[in-house]
Amino acid sequence: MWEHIYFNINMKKLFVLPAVALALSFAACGGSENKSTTTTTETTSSSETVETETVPGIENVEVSNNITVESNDQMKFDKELLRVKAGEAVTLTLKNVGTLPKESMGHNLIVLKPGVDVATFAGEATAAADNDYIPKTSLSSIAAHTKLLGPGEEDKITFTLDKGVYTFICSFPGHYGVMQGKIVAE
Ligand SMILES: [Cu+2]
Repeated sequence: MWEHIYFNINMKKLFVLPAVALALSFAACGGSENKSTTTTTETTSSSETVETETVPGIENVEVSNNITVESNDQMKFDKELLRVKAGEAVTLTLKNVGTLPKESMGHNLIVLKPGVDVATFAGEATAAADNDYIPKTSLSSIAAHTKLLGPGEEDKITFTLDKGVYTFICSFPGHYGVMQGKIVAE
């Protein structure tokens, strides 16, 4: 009887350990898809893996602390994935290459701190028309931001990020759903 139970426990370990090793090796390669994570959670209920946010496709982006992002009349940023060196100054230039008036198609770029709820922030921003849609009540959620740009305008900002994954948005009302991207600081 006892022997039987002991055998069962050992068998579980035998199955679980290779799965963990496999998952770890995927993680080390910066695993391209979520398959490896799924495997881990299914097979090892006991050991929680420390989850760092993965950003699919970031491995194809070059690290650069000198970035230009364009925004346009199609309500788009031309880049949605940015990769920078943490702890060093980042210079970001936002250009509005559109022709529509600022009142109907203005753009800004706000880098939110990790963990900030984007929808909640965007909601508060909507009420801040008098301040370029930068909500004064949520300044602590902002890592960096440009001003609101009309057609043909640009703004250059400099900021430094700690390691992490940051969401950036345009906070003009109705834009953040499509005008949104990630900055990975590493
Ligand atoms: Cu916009």
